[in-house]
Amino acid sequence: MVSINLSAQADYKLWLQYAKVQNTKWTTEYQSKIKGIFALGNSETIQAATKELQLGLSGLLDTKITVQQNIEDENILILGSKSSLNEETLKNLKNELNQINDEGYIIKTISIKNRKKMIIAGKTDIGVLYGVYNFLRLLQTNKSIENLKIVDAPKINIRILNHWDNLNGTVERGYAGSSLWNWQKLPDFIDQRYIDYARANASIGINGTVLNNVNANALILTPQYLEKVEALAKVFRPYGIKVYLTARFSAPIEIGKLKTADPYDANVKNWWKEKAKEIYKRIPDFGGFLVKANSEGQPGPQNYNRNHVDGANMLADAVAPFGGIVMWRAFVYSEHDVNDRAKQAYSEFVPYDGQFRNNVIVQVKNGAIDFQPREPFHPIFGAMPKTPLMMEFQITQEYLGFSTHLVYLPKLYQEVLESDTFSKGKGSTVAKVIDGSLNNHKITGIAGVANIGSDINWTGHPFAQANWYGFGRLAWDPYLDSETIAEDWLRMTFSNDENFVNPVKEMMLQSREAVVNYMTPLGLHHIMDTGHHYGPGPWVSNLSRPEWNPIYYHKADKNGIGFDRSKTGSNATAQYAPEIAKLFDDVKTCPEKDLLWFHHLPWDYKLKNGQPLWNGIALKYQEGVDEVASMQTTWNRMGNYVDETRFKEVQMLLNIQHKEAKWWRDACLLYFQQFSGKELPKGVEKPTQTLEYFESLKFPFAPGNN
Ligand code: GCV
Repeated sequence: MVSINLSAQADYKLWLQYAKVQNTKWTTEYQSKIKGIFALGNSETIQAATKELQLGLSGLLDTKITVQQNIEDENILILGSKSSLNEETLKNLKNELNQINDEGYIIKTISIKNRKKMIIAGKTDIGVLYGVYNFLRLLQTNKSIENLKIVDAPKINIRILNHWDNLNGTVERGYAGSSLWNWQKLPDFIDQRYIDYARANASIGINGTVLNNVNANALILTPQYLEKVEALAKVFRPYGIKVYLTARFSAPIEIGKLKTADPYDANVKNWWKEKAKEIYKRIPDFGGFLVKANSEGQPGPQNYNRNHVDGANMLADAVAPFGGIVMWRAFVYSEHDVNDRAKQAYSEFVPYDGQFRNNVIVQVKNGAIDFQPREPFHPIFGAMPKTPLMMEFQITQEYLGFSTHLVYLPKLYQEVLESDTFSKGKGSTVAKVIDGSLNNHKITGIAGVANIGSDINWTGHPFAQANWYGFGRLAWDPYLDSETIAEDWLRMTFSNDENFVNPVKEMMLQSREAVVNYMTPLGLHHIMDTGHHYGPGPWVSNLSRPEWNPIYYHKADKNGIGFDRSKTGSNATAQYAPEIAKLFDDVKTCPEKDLLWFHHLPWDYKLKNGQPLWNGIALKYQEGVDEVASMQTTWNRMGNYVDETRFKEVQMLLNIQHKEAKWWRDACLLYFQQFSGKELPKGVEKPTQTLEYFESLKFPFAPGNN
């Protein structure tokens, strides 16, 4: 039988489903309080806000909500910003307006001439748009709108996606199809996706996007492409999203016909100044540049015996007259440095603290290696108080099962944000570093490497949408709880039924620990197969650079396993504040989740639960597999709450995840067993394949590795 696939559309709508409210209690309340919309002002942003509100309300309430002409009516929803609100209303909102910044919003029930109305207000129109999305969220998640008084504003200024999209349409580490940007059809063809992308981002407060890969191509800075970038910027502007580009450091040579890109060269400086002028002429609100320099083969100032400060400041001077910024990445490690890779970024950057221009922000990955299922927080966060530091999280799942594994990443983000750097005593959390409150910085930022592509459902896995969503929510407020975010997302995306929300939320919350367990338990890291990073490859040892080989990271031998980063080893622990260094240094106080990150321990080392290390590792791998099995059990009971297509998609993906979790367990345990020489403990399933079989598997066309 042929059936019409309506749920493909459901996938596309992300968390902006606006499905009819099922519970009549809420429908009654909402319908009685919302009789129409009255919008003050006529900017494109106010128009977008009004349209979204109409779209959302007509879906949620299953009735047409009109834009009123008469503000006097009762139960009208008023939208307006400071410039358009009348004096009486401004007086009414004075206290709240004083509490918010330019992007904040107020949702308040007020009385005008004894008539109750709700007002969604901001200092600016963009604040109103954010307010609208949050108002809709109240209804989407079945919250009361009785006597509302919500005052909310983002805690971080730059909340940005980094697209690792190439000009040829491929996406580095992208697992959701190809790039969203159709460079060939731009600037004249504006895909509806661009608008829906902007809506989705605005709905969670994301206000910036870097369109192209940090492994950059200079062509993006030529007039031919800038015209296309300008077209995208125009689409995103009403939604408060600024466009940024990556700047290839050697662009003056490649597209500027200069002989050098030396930041001390007057012609080079001038070339960048002129380039900035040209960009701002087209895009007056252009955000600035993101730069990966002298990292993994990318050109940079060190090619000319200059340093990161020289490079970043030159670009910063070029964009400063226009209010632009430079996000300079600290993701560096050198093929000439034999030192522990985890120490290198800190060693290179910390001496520059305080030397960058004030429109430079240094972008630091959450951990010192590279987006592993679990890493201790990056020591740089506690060590550059005079420099604004922004967080770089990865939303795309390069090391976490691509778009096949269900892993709820806000759990990981929260763990990092809550980590205490102790840089100014207890309570100096990473969140306080990046929101600027700890060290008093004005520019603050957080970036997420996007997991978005051309797939109908945007992210490849329906649940990977939650990672995009959760990133945005935490970017707005890095103190939010990942559990609250998961619950909101589930209610908005699928259903408000408690019998669905509660178990599936538990499943999401458990999923991050599950992936740690079946891939890299107890502090193991970077033992994925190399290049594409798909599947296990702890045996890989033949790559030219030592730190590209998994054996560099696990250091398993007959004496034990783990990377000694304590003071008896690489002393990476010394890069943390003394309180933390001490904790990590001592094997007795080091959290077990980070044990093998910091210590090389004998196979019979006794864990806290009394098990010898070998048994502990094996049991963790098994636990990971079992957790995926329990996720399957949970999901299999959810058929009644979800449309058939999404239900089946997730079911099939969980089946693959289970299969791959077993693959990870068996391959890693067989490999490590060669060194431990011990039997698998009771409770761990016996592998059905040999180590040789696992080692023979090759994936030349694994996605994302272009
Ligand atoms: C964009 C890792 C990834 C690379 C990525 C790099 C980076 O090494 O594997 O694909 O390059 O990080 O963040 O620059």
